Amino acid sequence: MKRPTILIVDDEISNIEIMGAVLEEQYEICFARSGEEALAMVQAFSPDLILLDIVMPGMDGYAVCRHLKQDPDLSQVPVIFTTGLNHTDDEVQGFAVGAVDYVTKPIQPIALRSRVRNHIELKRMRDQFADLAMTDPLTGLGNRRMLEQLMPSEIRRLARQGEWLSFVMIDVDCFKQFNDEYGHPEGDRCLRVVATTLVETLSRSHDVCLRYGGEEFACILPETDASGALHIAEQMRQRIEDLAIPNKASTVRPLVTVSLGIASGICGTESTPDRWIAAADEALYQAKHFGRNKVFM
Ligand code: GH3
Ligand code: MG
Ligand code: MG
Ligand code: MG
Repeated sequence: MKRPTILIVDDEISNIEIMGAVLEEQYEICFARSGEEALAMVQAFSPDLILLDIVMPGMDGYAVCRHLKQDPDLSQVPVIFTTGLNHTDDEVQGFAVGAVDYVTKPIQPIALRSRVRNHIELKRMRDQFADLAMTDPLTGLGNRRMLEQLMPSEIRRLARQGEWLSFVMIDVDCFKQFNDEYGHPEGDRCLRVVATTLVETLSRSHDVCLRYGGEEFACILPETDASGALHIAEQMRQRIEDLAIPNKASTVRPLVTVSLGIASGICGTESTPDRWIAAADEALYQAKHFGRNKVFM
């Protein structure tokens, strides 16, 4: 397992040395000598935990912590203040800006190591819970919670760049008949194969395929224009058909097929996840209405 990384932020090099010495056996250590430097470093790689001095020339530790907590990508990194300020008011302020712990100098090295271990472990468990909560157990894909988490930040990112986004909704055709005919366990197996096939059609690292619910899937395709999305969706449709999984009661043809609806556009600041989902859903409705096993935009 990869060793967790700890960022030590302190304007006094001797403090960094003392803390580094007790932690370097178990952790990767990196350090920053100012708040500004610390913020630049956490952007480049997100550490598993930060030990943060408060009194520093320039930006103080409270300000650094506030910055971190406002950044959705960094707000979950635990911060422990390590400081000479030992008034209760300072400590209360430390927790108010979002720290998980507050340790006063002079540092008790062994106690610091115990606190760090606890907070790293708690963070690991939180991450595990978050992963579980956002993963669909049947297919291993992200679930609707994951979609709700990903879409807003992806839209913000693409809107800043004035970039294209395509969003695809995919629904298995006549799947109720499939379950009725072959049974629920076979239906589950079919959904797994469909999921794998959809994922294998995606090639870019930023493309994401999720299980939206039931027999519905969704794909987020950043930086993909309408013709790119049409190409991918058509490939998906064809590949599922080519699996040639029997569904003899289907009204389309006696195979498992999917219908796909695409929403494509240049992201604007006014776009919301709901609008993208509604637009793709509307196109999917058309695909169903006009015979299924089709792609509509
Ligand atoms: P349409 O072509 O209009 O999409 O028809 P459909 O039968 O696919 O749609 P409908 O919404 O009527 O039925 C969806 C079916 O998908 C019903 C439900 O039992 C099945 N389903 C949803 N989730 C699961 C699952 O996790 N496992 C299995 N086996 N079946 C599921
Ligand atoms: Mg200091
Ligand atoms: Mg459905
Ligand atoms: Mg269906």
